[in-house]
Amino acid sequence: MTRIIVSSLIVAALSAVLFLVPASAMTHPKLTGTAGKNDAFIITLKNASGTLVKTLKAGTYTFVIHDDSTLHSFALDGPHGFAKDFTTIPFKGTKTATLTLKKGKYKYYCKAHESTMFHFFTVK
Ligand SMILES: [Cu+2]
Repeated sequence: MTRIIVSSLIVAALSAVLFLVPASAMTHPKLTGTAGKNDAFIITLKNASGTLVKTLKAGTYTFVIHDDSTLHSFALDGPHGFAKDFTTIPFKGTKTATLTLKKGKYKYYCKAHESTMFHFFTVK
């Protein structure tokens, strides 16, 4: 009887482990944005390999935005009126947000210098 209880405890422990592994693998891909490092008029959004984002698959992403200047902000516009302001112009610091991106063209930019500080990417 004790043996049955012990083995069912082991089965329960193993199922807990098996359940936890896929859950941790389901974290969303991370995208890292920067605006105005050293007050430069530069805005970037990079993937985990450090390359500038040009295309993405539709899905959910965690954005980590480093707004390194009180002169700049980090905003994202997309299709169907999508708009997300990660930071404001006076804000300096880091913000994190998890967003679901649908197919379409996106533009990230600084609200103070939108005509020069921007890039596009496409979600397919
Ligand atoms: Cu700016």
